Amino acid sequence: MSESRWDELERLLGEGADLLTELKGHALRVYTHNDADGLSAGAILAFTLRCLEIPAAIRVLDNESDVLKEGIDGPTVILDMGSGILRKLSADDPVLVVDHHEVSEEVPSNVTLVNPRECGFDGGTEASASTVTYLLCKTLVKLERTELPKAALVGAYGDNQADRRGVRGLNRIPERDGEEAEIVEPRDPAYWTFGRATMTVGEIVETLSGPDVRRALESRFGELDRPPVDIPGEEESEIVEEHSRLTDLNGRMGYIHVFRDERPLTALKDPLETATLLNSCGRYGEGWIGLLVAMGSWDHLDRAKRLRRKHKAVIREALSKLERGRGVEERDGYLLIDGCSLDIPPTVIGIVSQIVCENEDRVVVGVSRLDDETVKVSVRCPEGSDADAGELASEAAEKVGGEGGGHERAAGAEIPADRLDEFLEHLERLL
Ligand SMILES: [Mn+2]
Repeated sequence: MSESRWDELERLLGEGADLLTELKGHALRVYTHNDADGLSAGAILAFTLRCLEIPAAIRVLDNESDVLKEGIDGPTVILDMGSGILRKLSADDPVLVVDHHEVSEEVPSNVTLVNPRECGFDGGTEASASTVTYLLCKTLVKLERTELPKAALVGAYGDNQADRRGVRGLNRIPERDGEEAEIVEPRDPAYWTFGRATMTVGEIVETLSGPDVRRALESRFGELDRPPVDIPGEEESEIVEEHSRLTDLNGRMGYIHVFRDERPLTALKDPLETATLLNSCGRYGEGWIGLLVAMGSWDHLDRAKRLRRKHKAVIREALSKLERGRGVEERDGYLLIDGCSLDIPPTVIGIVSQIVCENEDRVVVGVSRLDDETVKVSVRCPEGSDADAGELASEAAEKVGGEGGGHERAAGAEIPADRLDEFLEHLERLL
């Protein structure tokens, strides 16, 4: 009889944990990705290594190719990256890859790969890198008694693995740990929208359904002048239920998490806003601040907030350029956002493509100039689409001498700038 996927996962986690245990007494190098998932995974591993008294230097990198630029020099752990470049990680030193992206290559003998896709879990929807790191580290340290179930969930939210029905698969494990420790509160129904920590309930209602509905709800519940994360869950559910009786909430209600306990910044009570905060640090070259925030160290919170303001302003500016009707082109089977001519920076082309994909319910390809020779491409596929963003990005990129990969719904590539048209032709053929 074949092993169940859970047995297989346990074996894989065991292999990863054994390697970390063997590395006691060595100094490690850790590479992690600069997005919310990578930074959360980095925080979980950093905490664990400290408990195990394994010294480590952590570097936050933009992408897989930066791992190769940094090189393998001594025992190395790679988080939220690596599955697409396994062959190139072949070296004399042991390398532990903890990842959830698509695996495209054979695993060299010096590499231990902990990727739930290897045992039949869907890395795109059921397991963020933060969750995989959490499960691995939990076999060594009692993480369920720490703040880190929250960090695992933040990574899942950051990678779009939480939807209106909550989280799935392996992501349920940190969720359950957080609930048991009473630091994570699930709410259903709740407002399923961005701004749960920065907007009041009244403002959210007004944005969704207009001032009349807000007045109607306030006449029953009193002034709705606090953000959802600051009112009790039962109260929010009552408001949401009444709201949905008055008018269609258009999918803006669902299952969501609130982080409990004293937090120095309201945004940190909301997983989605926490993810944005971390992303803002990572996108502007200050991932280490995001890493500290994810670990629950608040010393650099002001700097993180400044970076978030900057990030939001850049996104707003890009979206306003698109609203003016320039730059979104109707192509055969997808929408193209030409960030090169619109001057949309590579730091936000992914999130902008994501927003357009959700609003238009279409496959979106966003391009942005990385440097003189290279173009960054973001591919986003809507929920329920047959297209696989990860396959599109990696196959089309390979045809033009670039590199790409990712998940079913979100992927990216870096390609030679002068071969962009060719890349898009390949992509159209694949769609
Ligand atoms: Mn990830």
